[in-house]
Amino acid sequence: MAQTILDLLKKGIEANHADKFRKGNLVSLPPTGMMIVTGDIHGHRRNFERILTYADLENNPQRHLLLQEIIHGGPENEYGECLSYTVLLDAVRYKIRFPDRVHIIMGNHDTAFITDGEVMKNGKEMNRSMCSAMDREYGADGQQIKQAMKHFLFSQPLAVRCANRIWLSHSLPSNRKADQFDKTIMDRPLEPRDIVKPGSAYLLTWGRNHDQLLLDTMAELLDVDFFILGHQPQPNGWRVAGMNLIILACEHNHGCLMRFNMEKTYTIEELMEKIIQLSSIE
Ligand SMILES: [Mn+2]
Repeated sequence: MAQTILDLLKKGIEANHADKFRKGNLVSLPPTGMMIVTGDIHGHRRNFERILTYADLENNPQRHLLLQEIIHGGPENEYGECLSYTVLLDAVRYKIRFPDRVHIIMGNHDTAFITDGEVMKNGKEMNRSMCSAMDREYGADGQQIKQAMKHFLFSQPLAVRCANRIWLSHSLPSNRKADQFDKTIMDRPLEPRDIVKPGSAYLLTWGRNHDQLLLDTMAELLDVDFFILGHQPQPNGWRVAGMNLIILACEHNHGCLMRFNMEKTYTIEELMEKIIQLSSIE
């Protein structure tokens, strides 16, 4: 059992590095095919299943799927401990099946898990909760499996840049931290110091409340036109949060995904029309 999970995570790490569109920490996709973007999943298994049903990568070889922030939230065991790692393991299985078309990018809950940080959600510290559930399920192998999961999360790319100038990442640096963000992090191997304050992967995954100046500055720096992000909670499943920013969320019943053609360029109004309610998917 434990060996199966360890092998799975090892293959997942290999798949993260084998992604043929990945260079450094950025996945750059060519102007072909369709991108399906999702927001934070936070253990919401039903929505995760809907996303996979919708993506149907097996029968649609031109499609790509972006997943992010899969852990922390959703079902609990009988002791009230967080079982979201089971959704992550299923996402890893999907990544292994389609290593060049499933792109799981790093979120701040991932960096918090790797660094044993605290993440509060509804009054509960999620890392402790998830670790307890893993120890309960895996017993003496829990420690080794948690370590392997950290290595998997650390091996994730930071962002996806589509050829039609749309950028996908968990978030962007906050207004006041933008000048500390070093974009060369995209081109070199990630180091542990990058995911803690004030490292650039930390800034990229934890920033919130971006003003238009920040969005325009980042668009120029990263040479893109639009940002599709997760991270900031969206009760309606999505929100236009700037002239060039749409935020998606997949962690509740109003969750949404977005799909767009990577051969085409879009206006923000056209991108809004590409949003799909997960509840509409069987
Ligand atoms: Mn987040």
